[in-house]
Amino acid sequence: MTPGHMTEPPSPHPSIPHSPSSGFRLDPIPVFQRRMDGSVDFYRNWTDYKQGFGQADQEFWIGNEKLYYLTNQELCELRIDFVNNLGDPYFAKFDSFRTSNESDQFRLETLGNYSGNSDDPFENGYAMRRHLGIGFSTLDRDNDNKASGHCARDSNKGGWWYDACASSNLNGPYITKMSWKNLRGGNANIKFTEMKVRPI
Ligand SMILES: [Ca+2]
Repeated sequence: MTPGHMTEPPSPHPSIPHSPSSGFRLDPIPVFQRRMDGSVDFYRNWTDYKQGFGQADQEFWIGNEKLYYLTNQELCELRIDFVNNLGDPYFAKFDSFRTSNESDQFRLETLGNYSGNSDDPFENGYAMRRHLGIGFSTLDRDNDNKASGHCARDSNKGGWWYDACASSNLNGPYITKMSWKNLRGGNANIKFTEMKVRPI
């Protein structure tokens, strides 16, 4: 697979106030997910999550094919910034991050050690780590670990690396199901997220 076979990624706006993305060498595409106002529906099928959707300077998912490409060129870290419904900012960083290709269900393949202010340090980013090693699921594709259910369709209403089902759900319905387990100050009702990847 080469970049030439992929659709062009969205080019996130460089001046989003919340974004501490200056210094990312991967410009102009450090951000691969953003939620900010609920204007884009994230309850989407496999093809949409594969190819990406939304508006580059607003809400979007960059696409699992592009995410696979981005995270397999160089060793990358993952940074997630989020703001809860009270307006409190948090971040979670993982010192390595990689996803796999479509034939491997865009699995969350690598997730390194956690740092940040979102979680208690001893949990080592469990809200994300729980999903390590699991394939991606969407409303029309069940790759989760729930034998008798379909998390993406039945309960969590988004696209994610669902286990049985989720300790984080940042692609769920805006605010109401956007969650990060044990987030300091409350684990639900997140109103802003950016997920970013950069080479390290
Ligand atoms: Ca299932």
